[in-house]
Amino acid sequence: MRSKSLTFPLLILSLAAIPLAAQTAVKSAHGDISNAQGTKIGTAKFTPTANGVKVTVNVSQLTPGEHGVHIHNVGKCEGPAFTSAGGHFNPSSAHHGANSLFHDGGTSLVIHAKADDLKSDPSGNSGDRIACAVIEK
Ligand SMILES: [Cu+2]
Repeated sequence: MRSKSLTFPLLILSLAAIPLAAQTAVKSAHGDISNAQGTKIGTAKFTPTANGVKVTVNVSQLTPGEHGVHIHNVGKCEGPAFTSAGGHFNPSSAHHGANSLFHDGGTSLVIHAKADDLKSDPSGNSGDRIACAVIEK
């Protein structure tokens, strides 16, 4: 399930929707977004709402255009490729009630070089990982 919930002047973000059940586990969360060189270029904020979790991303120094943004399954942002962030966060396939941004190993928010095509699941074909934030309480 995806929702295209955020629009910015330079960005159209698509996020794997975080199910309602995550609400109880997530009070609020945040992360500093770093680019491949390790420079901080923005912040991400997660706020619970009645319909799920609202994600606010403030980021600069990206190339103009659309970028895919996902929650990835590991809370580790090691540049320049950010493969450390693992695959996409997919709570419905998680075991042990790990239906939380703060499951073992944590999660991260990853910004990709290209727009998510909103078709190819789960990759979205959005290209290289260009920025990353470890999600923290
Ligand atoms: Cu991704």
